[in-house]
Amino acid sequence: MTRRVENYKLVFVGDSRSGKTCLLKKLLTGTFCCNHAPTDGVDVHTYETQDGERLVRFTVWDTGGASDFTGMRDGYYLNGDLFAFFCSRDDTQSVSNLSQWTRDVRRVVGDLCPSRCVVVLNKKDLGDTQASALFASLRIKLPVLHLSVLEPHNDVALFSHFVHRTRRLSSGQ
Ligand SMILES: Nc1nc2c(ncn2[C@@H]2O[C@H](COP(=O)(O)OP(=O)(O)O)[C@@H](O)[C@H]2O)c(=O)[nH]1
Ligand SMILES: [Mg+2]
Repeated sequence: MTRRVENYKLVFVGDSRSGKTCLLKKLLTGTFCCNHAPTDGVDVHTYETQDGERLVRFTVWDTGGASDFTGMRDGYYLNGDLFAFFCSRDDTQSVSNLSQWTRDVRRVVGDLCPSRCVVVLNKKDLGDTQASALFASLRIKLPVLHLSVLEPHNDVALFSHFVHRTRRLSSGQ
């Protein structure tokens, strides 16, 4: 059925403890693991999914979120096709840092195209919080997903979003 394979480098960016690694592990293993060490540097994993005649292969760069915005990360962002910016409902700082993360990536890859980026507000299971109120007050110009890694299919939802978006990219629209 596969007629063509498409490869995308997808970079997970955002503050530490916003759920980047949990989401990826849930997707790859099917289980939510609540206790693991902070990501050191970057972990790279592959996830493939069939979309009609396309086999969409994501190489996911799950970056550590240690709070420096120095040029150390440039190599992770370089040649990134897609970016997911994470923040979470239990951490106001992770929301206020969003603009800095987007600026950091923009400095390396140029303007952020809304088809290639998404902002994830994670931990929807926690309901309304100070961080979600702050998030609601922001004027975010990129698509937004409200997710909880604890809830079924939310990990897949992020990738479905990009599968859908890359349909347009691959047809040149
Ligand atoms: N309540 C809740 N906790 C979450 C969720 N996703 C991740 N966590 C917790 O957030 C913490 C940090 O997750 P982790 O994936 O290591 O964050 P990372 O530093 O962004 O990779 C862990 O203790 C997880 O158990 C979620 O959707 N809901
Ligand atoms: Mg991590």
